[in-house]
Amino acid sequence: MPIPWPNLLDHILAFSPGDTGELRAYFAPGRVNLIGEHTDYNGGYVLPAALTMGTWLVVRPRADRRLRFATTFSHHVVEVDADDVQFRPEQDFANYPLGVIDVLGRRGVEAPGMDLFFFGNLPIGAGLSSSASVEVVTAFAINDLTGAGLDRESLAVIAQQAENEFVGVNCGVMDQFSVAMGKKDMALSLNCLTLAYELVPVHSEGYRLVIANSNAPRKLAGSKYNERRAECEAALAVIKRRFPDVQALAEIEPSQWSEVEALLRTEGAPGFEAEVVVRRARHVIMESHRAREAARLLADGNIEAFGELMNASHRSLRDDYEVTGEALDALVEAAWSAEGCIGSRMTGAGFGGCTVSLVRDDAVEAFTNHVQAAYQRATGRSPSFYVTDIGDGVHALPALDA
Ligand code: NG1
Ligand code: MG
Repeated sequence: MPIPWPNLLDHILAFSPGDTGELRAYFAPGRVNLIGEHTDYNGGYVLPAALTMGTWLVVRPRADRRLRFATTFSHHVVEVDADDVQFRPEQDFANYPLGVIDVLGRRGVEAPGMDLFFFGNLPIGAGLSSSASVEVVTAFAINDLTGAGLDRESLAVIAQQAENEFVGVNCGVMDQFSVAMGKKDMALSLNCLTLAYELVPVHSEGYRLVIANSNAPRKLAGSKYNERRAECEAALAVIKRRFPDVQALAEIEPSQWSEVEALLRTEGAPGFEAEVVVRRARHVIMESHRAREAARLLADGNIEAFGELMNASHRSLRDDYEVTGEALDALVEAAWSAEGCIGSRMTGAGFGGCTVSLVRDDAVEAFTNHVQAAYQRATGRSPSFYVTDIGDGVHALPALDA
């Protein structure tokens, strides 16, 4: 039984006692991005991996056109008509699956009436893609129930579209793609411009990935995220005057940097400080290069060099992109000074949320103790740790016979 809650079936049956169809179960993971941060919406490389933590969805088709949503974390049941799907703030978390239902509908895949019961073990809003996990598991389930025959890539793009257009979060495609396409013990090297990807075995025998949640609020994440996107667009507009074929900032190679830097400094981007735009562009261009390089190092088993790139990524996010903040810097500095830590960086959008560290197997316990104490001294907060395994992307589970 893959579902880790003992009384869960009772909850589900209380919510959906119907006898109109069998209960089907699905799972979508969260993801951790190993390197390549704030590159996805700039058409660059990312290197995420799917987690074994994630979102379970149990769904029962209904004879009528009602859509009913429930979760373990709220007693509130959201209920709407399948022919009247709209964003409504009071629908709360159900806006994510409703967004997917809306986008699928606009693409000609009509969802049946359903009872949908969601539960999961990802920290919410911490940079581990709880939202993409909910979106992708919904898209996968409806595709399965309707026999629509969409492939995983299309499901990822549909889920991203739901987040962009329905929920109103202007994110890149990394999260949905890794949740849909992830594979056990593999990282996903994805070019976010072309969506070309490669699964790279993580040869990390003797090492563990340790995620540390700062438990600090991500207050600025939304507003600063959009500000960074605007700064990057401003940089791209200037660059396009000299390089008209460039569609995305991350297409610029590190070897072109000095020319691009001079261009940005002399021309300036209207409404932005030249120095700021230079730093944002430098981060994106170098980070995308690091993410591509990191995939190669991982495939070669060159863990030490991989760790160095993780550290360089964090420094660039701290100094050039300015999205780390006190809590994440404190966690990473603590990790850097810990015995047995090969590399450490913030992961996700920043301003709170999580860090990811590569730690020698035999040093994990000492590592978490050290980071816990140092972080608490620096910030007065206590972190949570997840010693993670890399799991599979979205999949169906055996039907629950009730
Ligand atoms: P997180 O922090 O997991 O929400 C966000 C974006 C990603 C990507 C990263 C930065 C959302 C939902 N996702 O991730 O697309 O841009 O920041 O690399 O906003
Ligand atoms: Mg999210």
